[in-house]
Amino acid sequence: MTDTRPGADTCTLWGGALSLYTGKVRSYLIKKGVPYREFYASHPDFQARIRPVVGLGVTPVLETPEGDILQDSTEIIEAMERRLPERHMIPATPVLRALAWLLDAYGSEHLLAMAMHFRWAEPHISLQRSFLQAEFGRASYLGTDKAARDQAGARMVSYFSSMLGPLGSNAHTAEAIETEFFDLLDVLDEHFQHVPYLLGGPPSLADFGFMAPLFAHLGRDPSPSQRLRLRAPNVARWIERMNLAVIADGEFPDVPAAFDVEDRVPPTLLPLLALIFRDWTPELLANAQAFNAWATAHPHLSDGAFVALDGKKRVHPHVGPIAYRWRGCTVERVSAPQTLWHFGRFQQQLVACDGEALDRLLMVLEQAGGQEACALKLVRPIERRHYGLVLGPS
Ligand SMILES: N[C@@H](CCC(=O)N[C@@H](CS)C(=O)NCC(=O)O)C(=O)O
Repeated sequence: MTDTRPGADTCTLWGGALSLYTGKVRSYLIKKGVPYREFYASHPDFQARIRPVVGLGVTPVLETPEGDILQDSTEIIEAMERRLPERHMIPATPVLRALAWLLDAYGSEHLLAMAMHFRWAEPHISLQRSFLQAEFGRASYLGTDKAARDQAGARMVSYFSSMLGPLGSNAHTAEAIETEFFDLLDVLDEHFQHVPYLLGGPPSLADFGFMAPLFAHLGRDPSPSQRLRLRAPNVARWIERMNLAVIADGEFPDVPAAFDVEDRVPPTLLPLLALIFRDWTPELLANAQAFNAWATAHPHLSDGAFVALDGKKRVHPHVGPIAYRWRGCTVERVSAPQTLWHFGRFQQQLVACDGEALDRLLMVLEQAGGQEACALKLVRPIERRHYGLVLGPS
C-alpha cells in the first residue's frame, strides 16, 4: 500500500472532495505553493496514525514534513503562515488584516448552516442523492466495488443528513436561508467583477474562509452549484481561480497581485460587510448569551476544561440551544462556541489596533453596521488547545 506519510517537503492532507473545511485548506496549500498529497480518512493509516493523536474523527488534518499533525482549518493556515513567510496570505496592514479575520470567521462559521441546507434539505437532497452517495462512498470505502461503495455512501448520507436540524434549517427558515444565499451571491458577483479576490489583488485568509462553504457544498453539489453558476458566474470563476496555483488572473491584467500598501478596502467589499453584519449579528449575540450563561453557571470549570455541555472534546461542541429572530423568522438551533472563538480572533485584531488605523477600521465597521457585534463580550476566554475548544483562565 502507498506510504501516506509526508515526504521531505511534501505534506499529507487528510480530507476529501466532499469536505467543507478541506476545501479551505486545499485551496490555501495550492495558492501558497505547498506540495501536498491528499488522502481520505477511510485509509487505515488515518485510524492508525492520526486519530489517536487528534482524538477525533475529523478532517482536514495536515501532516507536515517536520512531523506536526495539525487540525482545525484556521490553525493549519496560521501554523503554515508562521513557517512560510513568503507570499503571505494574511495581510500585514491593520485594516485588511482585521477584515481577513472577520471574513474567515464568517465564511467558516456562519455559512456552515447555509452550506448544509443546500446539501441536505429538500428538494436539494432528492435532486442530488446519487451524487452524495458516491461522494460519501469515496470518503468511507476504499476499493473498486461500486455497489459496496454506494452502500457505504448511503449509510453515511443517512447519518450526516440528520445533522441539518440542529443547525436551524427547517420548513420555517428554508426560504430565508435561500434568500440569504442569493443576496450573498449578488454582492460577491459584483465584487469579483472588479477584483480577483476578496481583499483585492492577492488571495488571503478571507478567501480561504469563504472556500469552506463555497467549494464542496455550494459550488460543487449539483443543486446549489447550478443556481450559483447561473446567478453569479463571477463567483463560479472565483471558485475555479481559488484552486489554481497562479495568483494573478488574466481577467484582471491591471490589478497588482499584492495587498494595497495603503491598507485601502476595495469599495465593492462594503456591501458584503453590511450583509455580513446584518445576517450574522443576531446569531453572534445569541451565541454569546448562551456561552456567558453556561460559563457563569459553571464557575468551578478550570482553565483548559472543554467548552461543551457534556464536558467532552467534540468537533462541533455546543453549550445548549439558542433562538433568535432573523430575516422575519425565529431560528432555533444549537449554539456554536467555535463561532465565538473564531469571531474572537477578529476582535483581537480590533483590540491590537490603535491610532489612525483604529479610526479607519472603526469607520469601515460602523459603515457596515458592525458596532453591536464588535462590542460582544465573553465572561471567560475561549481558546483552542490539543485539537479542542477549551476555557481560558477566568
Ligand atoms: N473547526 C474545524 C471543523 C472541521 C469539520 O467540521 N470537519 C468535518 C468535515 S468538513 C468533520 O470532520 N466532521 C465530523 C464531525 O462533525 O463529527 C476546522 O475548521 O477544521
